[in-house]
Amino acid sequence: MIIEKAEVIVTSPDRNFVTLKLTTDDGLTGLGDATLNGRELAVVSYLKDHVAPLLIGKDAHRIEDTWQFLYRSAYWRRGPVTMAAIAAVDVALWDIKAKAAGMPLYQLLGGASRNGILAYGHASGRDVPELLDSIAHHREQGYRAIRVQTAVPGVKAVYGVAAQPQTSGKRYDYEPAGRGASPMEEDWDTRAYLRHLPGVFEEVRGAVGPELPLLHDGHHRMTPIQAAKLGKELEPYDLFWLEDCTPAENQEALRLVRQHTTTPLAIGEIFNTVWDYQTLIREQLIDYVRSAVTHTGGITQMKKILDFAAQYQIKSGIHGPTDISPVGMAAALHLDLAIHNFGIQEYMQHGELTNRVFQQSFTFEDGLLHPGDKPGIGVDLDVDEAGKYPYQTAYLPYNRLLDGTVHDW
Ligand code: EZ4
Ligand code: CO
Repeated sequence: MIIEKAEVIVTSPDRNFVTLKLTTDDGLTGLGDATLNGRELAVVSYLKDHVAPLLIGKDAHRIEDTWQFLYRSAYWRRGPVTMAAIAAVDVALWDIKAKAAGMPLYQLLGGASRNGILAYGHASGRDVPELLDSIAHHREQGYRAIRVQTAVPGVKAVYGVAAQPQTSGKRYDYEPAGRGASPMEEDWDTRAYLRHLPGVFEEVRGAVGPELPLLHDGHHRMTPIQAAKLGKELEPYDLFWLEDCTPAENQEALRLVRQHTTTPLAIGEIFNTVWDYQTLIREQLIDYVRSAVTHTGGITQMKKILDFAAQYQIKSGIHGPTDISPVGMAAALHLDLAIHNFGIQEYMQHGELTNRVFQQSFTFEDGLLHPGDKPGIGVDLDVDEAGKYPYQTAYLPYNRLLDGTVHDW
């Protein structure tokens, strides 16, 4: 099983996706997602110019060795571009190995530890009635856990809040990356947010009752003491988790937050390796690991992080926004099904054009995802369809405070 071909496919059906396709001399193909929202072409170059030539002629079965080779031989290790590129190779090789074995990937990871994968969807509203409609719409679709994001009075555009009402029949389509030559500027006021949010959760919890798991994403915007205050104030509403309450690069910040609140904490969607979690896991400062398979070195590195986390009763909460392609989602689902310390899986739904490019065998029924039982990861890419949607420049937005200071977005 020698790697004969390594192609990088860029397509922009509803948004930009980067996919690595490996082909072996026995004619097996494997796919890996390498999409890094807003910086896609950096990973394309990393793969095309620096990785693909090194893969040709290598044994496709040697996944661990290839991972270590790519990680260590670059010398310049870690970082989102490098780790997304390595992830794409890793997932493509797992796809090939599972196809060679004639099994869905989760069987190679130890087999199913559960029947289905609890997923959470994204509800949002510009006011409470719109938010309650959005929650009701998600429950109609089967979601058994829901992330709640709300607009803040006085702030024009807030992360996670769709500009259109989320009425029945329409899929949730909040997509932060805007196509265009430069990033959109948004405004932010942390004090206004902190004043507003607990009241919204009071109303939502009152309306949905005690059972439904509710989540919230702070998107890196608070200082440690602000996050501690929010965590404490949200305790009566029994959150499943508070995500990214402080900027993710400072692991020590979570120590302070943890001292003040029992609201469960989740972090890690911008992390790339186990090293980003070292303090957080060892000191039990978080409850959920938020990394994406796509941005964290693939199945091989994620399995190591989650096994480390398991020793401390820390669970998975794998990142699954629409900027993770169906290939990256499928890889996550195989891991979710196999590991013991599964927590929850984020699941925004891809748009119609994306689903035409990527044929998927994973399912979503009664709020539970399943990767399906096709050999490999279970996703095919229609190259002709992909070719209809050329890359379009797109950027994530960024934030300024009322006085013009750039703030974490
Ligand atoms: O903003 O993936 O929990 N989910 C998130 C995402 C991120 C995007 C950035 O590309 O925070 O919506
Ligand atoms: Co997030």
